[in-house]
Amino acid sequence: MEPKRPDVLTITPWLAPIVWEGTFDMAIIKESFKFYNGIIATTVFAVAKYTRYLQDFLETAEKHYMVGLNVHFYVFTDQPAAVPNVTLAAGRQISIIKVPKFSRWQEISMRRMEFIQVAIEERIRHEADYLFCVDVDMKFHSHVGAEILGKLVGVLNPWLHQSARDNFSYERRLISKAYIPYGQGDYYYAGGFFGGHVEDVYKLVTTCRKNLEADKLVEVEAKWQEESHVNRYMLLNKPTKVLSPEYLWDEELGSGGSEIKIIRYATVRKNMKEVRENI
Ligand code: 48C
Repeated sequence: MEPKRPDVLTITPWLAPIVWEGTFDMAIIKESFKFYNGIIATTVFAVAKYTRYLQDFLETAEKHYMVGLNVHFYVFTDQPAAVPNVTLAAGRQISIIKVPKFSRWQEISMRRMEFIQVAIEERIRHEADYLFCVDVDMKFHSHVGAEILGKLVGVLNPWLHQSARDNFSYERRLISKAYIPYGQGDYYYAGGFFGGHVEDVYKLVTTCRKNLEADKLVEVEAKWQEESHVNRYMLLNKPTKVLSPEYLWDEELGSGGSEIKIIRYATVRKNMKEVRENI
């Protein structure tokens, strides 16, 4: 049988699948999860001006994200009243968790690890099997489903998925806990979408939180904030499944090369200066 995607890498050196269109059969996956009624928790932060993305995020998630499965969205925001009333299908629910707004957008982004850790301790580990942590300034454009479920799941950052390893934007300063030297590294993972079994995600967020706080103590902020720390973590704790850039696209990249057959979840174009506080 011909490999369906001879044009891309579909397995990692440590034998984790890399999920591209054409590497899985949606009908077979759907069938195999027909009786699965576990909960897939999904955290999303909408702080300060980013609350404006919630409506489209939630509405497109209802159309494309884990359709037919039980999803518990945890929306972390400083403005609970700004969370739109989106009708959810059966088996899907939203919980709002109030978090403070920080003055720098980098701080808002980095502190997600801490807030996710607490949510896992207080709620998520008592109810869900899986947890995915995603960015909010995004829209779903097509199917994202049970094919992404696994023990620890990373997503290839669309900007660097064809770059040579030494061109990855890893943190290169030895003083940071996110440090990855030249000559090391597997892939460049995105900070805007990761997940897996709740307890595996718990280890990731607690480790990243600890390392972010250690960096702060020596007044260092990694090159791409928590994304740098996720990359360090996944170098040492290899993901058991890797998602292609179909699963986290940036429309600044246009429609991508021939290897991009479908865009499933993508950033919303925005004026970063306007939407991010205190750039
Ligand atoms: O909710 C906010 N508010 C902010 O002012 C800055 C970031 N964030 C959260 O952090 C959003 O959930 C963003 O999606 C995430 C950081 N990711 C981004 O800003 C782009 N997706 C890279």
